[in-house]
Amino acid sequence: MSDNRSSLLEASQGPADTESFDSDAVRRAIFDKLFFVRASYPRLATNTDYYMALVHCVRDMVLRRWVSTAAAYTETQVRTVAYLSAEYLMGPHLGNNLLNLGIYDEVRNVIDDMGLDFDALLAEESEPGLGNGGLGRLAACFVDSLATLEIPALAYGIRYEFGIFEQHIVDGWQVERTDKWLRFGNPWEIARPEWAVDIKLGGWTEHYTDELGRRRVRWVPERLVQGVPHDTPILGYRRNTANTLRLWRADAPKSFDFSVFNRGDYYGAVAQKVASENLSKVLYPNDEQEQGKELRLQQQYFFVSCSLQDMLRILETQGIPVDRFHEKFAVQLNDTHPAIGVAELMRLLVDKFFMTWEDAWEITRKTFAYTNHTLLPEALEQWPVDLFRRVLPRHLEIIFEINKRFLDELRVRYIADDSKVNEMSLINESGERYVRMAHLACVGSHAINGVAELHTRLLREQVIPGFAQLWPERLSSKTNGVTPRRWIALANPRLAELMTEALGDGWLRDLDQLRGLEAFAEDAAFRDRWRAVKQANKHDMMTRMRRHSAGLVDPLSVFDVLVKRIHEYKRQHLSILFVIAQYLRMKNGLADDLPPRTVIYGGKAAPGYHFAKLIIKLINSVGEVVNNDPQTRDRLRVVFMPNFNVTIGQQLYPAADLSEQISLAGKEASGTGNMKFQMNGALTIGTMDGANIEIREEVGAQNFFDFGLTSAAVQRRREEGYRPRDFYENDAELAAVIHLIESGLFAHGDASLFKPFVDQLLDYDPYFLLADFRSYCDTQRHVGETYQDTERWVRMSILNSARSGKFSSDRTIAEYCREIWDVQPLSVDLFVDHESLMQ
Ligand code: F58
Repeated sequence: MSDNRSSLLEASQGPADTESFDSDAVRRAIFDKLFFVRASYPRLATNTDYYMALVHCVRDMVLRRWVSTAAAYTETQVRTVAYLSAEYLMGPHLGNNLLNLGIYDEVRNVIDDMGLDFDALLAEESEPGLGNGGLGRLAACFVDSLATLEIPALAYGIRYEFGIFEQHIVDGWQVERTDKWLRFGNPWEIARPEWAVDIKLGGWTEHYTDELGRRRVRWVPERLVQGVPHDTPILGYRRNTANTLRLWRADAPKSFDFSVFNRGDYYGAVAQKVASENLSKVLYPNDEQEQGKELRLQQQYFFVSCSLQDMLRILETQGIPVDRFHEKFAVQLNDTHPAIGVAELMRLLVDKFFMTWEDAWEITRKTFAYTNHTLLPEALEQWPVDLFRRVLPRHLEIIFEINKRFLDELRVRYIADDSKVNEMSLINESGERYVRMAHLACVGSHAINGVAELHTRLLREQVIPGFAQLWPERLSSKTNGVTPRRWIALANPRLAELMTEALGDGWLRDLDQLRGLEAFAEDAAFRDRWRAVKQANKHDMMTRMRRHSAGLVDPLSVFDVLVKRIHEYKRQHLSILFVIAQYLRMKNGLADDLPPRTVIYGGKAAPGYHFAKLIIKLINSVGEVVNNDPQTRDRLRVVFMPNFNVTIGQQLYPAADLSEQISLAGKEASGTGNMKFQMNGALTIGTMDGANIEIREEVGAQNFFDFGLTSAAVQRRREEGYRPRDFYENDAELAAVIHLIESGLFAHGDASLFKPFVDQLLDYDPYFLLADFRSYCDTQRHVGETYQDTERWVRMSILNSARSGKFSSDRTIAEYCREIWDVQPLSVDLFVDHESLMQ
């Protein structure tokens, strides 16, 4: 065996247990990769070269586990979770894989010893931003937990060529630039063209009777597109399990473009190819009106059909008959984006496998489960019937048939109650006709869940009351969680080390063990160390922020952080109203007793969401005034961190003292950033919304700063008739804040810039900012006072982390496994060498 191959093999056989880590073998392997993969050598090599060399070494180690896992799954024919999600916001892989292999520190040392900058190599990875925000990041946390819990799972999605846009701030405004995450290639993925599948689109259907006298339907498509799977291994934490994230890239089908080509239409064939590739070209930013977006529906159908056909292929490979589909696969619909899967599986079973409708329907229902992520009525997906027919003519027929049978059941149950039928129909017939995707997901699933307790209750009472009454046993709550591997161990190594020193290293796999920290909250020496960790993290953050924002931020100030997508319901503008109020107080000599504060914002606005973009502009404009005023700049700073993403989140959560979770109660389904802050020892100022309620329940009311109207109170106010102007007229401080914005101070004298903003607040205020303003300001001041008492604050901080065990995605996934999927873990034996694969 050549030197190259032997050193690679040595290195790849190492870890999982750190004792067998061989630094020399890893170093040699890195040099080998530099040579054989990058065609480079140390004198020429750039950081990109070294990053790639290191990735290929790590990849070899992961591959061994991946192939072993695939073999174990194939041999045992295990029941498997198929997670269908249009988005995965994975964040960079390298650090996470090193952590999960258990060799993070060891490899860091090897790189240091080579005279290279480890952090700089990690920073070379452009993160795959294949998601908008919470929903996509939840999917990423879930796949981490599935692998760590050794659950056989396949995660299916779309390999967007352009992920979420890059946000730049120019003159205070958001400017979007396309994300080119694939520019330098993606070393983590392996394409599997041999498993490509064809997808039909458009055209018409033909009904006929076959030779056996059975009624059949043939779908004659207008065009075909090919889906090519691109697989990325997802390694469990210190496990041999490496599951697969299978993302589909759209391409032209070979047979199809040949047929055009043969007719001599070469350019037509090329045009077809380009049109096909468009399907996986770009991730749709949320909050855009998507109803008319044909490409979006095509994208959804594309990845869902590819995935279901892939499952059928696996079934065939394993010799499992198709009528046992639901025994092999538990398919989870991450929101309604993959809900077309219900109609697609029916089509495949009935039209392709000639099953009876009744049998196919039973299998379909037993296969799917659906997670809802939103309470906003405008975010519930609906597709115009005409558009639907144009793209998926056969599926529309199937949906009509499902609906006909479903409504007949309802008519029997609710005799003479047409309102029930209209309310629950899969077709919205109130004006132009729409297909309601949430209803399709509900009827086609055996389980439906919300993502927090309050969210599930509101779903039951307000969003799908009919379904909740009809099938109460199907609806349950599965409170979200986040992975402590990425969000504590990787993001906050200092804190992780302190936790491990206090508790041993079991907490990272069993986050409830953090409860053990409660005892340390009373230990003054431990509190000092806890505080020192936070200070060091803040210091790091300060250094980074210096690059983005004018002037120096004081690491002794309260780091008050609000990072998430920019949306009116999330109320970033409520926070900025408080900043302005504080500014005014300082100018008037009224705020001397409060500690200095650095308010840090981050988040992207959908490109077409003008009001959200105006909020970003306002934040930056207020920052410009406050940060440059010598009277206030030492006590109040406003920073907008551009391009908030997973990487920046990993830096910010550990540095936060205060986490702002201030959505209008009843609007945020769960929130997951709230959990990341809590784990990292930030205290929360929050409304009684989403999972905030459960966080407060866990940490205790005295360790949580709650404020604002409850969802019930909001509803009452709305029914009584809400008049925001009343608050403006009765609160002098609020009025002064509004007047200052109106004056044009934050717009270099241009009083028109923020006029839409002020007008909306005074006359309409759909998100009740003015109603919650007083309570928010008072609570923020209470936060300031509490922070002055350092010992008390640190104690509260420790208790917050100690009580975050519930919010590990391991707990969430264990609940899904038990209560929805009925799947068991399978532990994977590692192949000793490649030879054993050949037998
Ligand atoms: C989020 N939804 C919820 N949707 O807003 C948040 O409360 C929850 O914690 C999270 O899901 C996880 O359950 C969300 O992020 C989207 O981004 C959609 C993407 C596709 C277009 C419509 C919005």
